[in-house]
Amino acid sequence: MKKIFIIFSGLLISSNAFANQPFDWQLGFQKAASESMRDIVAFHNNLLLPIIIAISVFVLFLMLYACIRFRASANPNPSKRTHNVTVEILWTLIPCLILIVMAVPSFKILYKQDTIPKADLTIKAIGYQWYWGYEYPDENIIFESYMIEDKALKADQPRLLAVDNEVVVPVNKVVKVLITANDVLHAWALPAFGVKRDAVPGRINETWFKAEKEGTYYGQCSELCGIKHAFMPITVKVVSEEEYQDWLSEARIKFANDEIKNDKLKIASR
Ligand SMILES: [Cu+2]
Repeated sequence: MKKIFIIFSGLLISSNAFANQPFDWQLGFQKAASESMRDIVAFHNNLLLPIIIAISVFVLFLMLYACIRFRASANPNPSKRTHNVTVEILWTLIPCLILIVMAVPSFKILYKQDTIPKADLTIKAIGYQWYWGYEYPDENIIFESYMIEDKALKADQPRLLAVDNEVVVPVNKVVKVLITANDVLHAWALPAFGVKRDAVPGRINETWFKAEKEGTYYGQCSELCGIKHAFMPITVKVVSEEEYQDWLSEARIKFANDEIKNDKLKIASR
């Protein structure tokens, strides 16, 4: 009993303490940190869950009713009926209507996510077997982001989620993310922002997010990409505008992208 109490109190407390990453005994979504994710959570909690619960309760009721009302002792001569037009029309129409009721708000959310507002900054995420590469095309920044091995983890770093070089973005700014891959299919996913896009070699997918709260957010590659698929996490650090500018001035030197510079020179000299 005590153990159950600890688990449940842990559920309530830890959901606040670790809002940006999965936690032990988690049920449901991570806490939303963007409007997109709030839309998704509201859609799930306010529409999908009630529908799922209502259907489950209704089917359970039908099963119990049939078990009791038509049991052999109460109903020794079972009906031989095989068709009932009214019932057949109803059990086709009602699920259709339920699907339409679900589809309308779902499309609304999808289209809203698909329309990228004017971006304040653009980052490019490139999936490799098995790590992520990032570029800030407007800042001439390029770096690679590897998972930190268990033995090198610091106290505040979650296992299998922390990386050596984090993506840093300013809070409350529209970040456009260009996503591609170098070898096989990967997917760039960040649950707290409601973002998940396939990374396809030879093709650039786009998505966006506007993080509403500072903090460190964790995601993972979400397309089975090979033996180390589970070991190419995504870490995004959301910071204030000043901190972002500080990081930029450092990163412009530390992660300067000579390759692009050379390519640009090559193109210019043609
Ligand atoms: Cu991958």
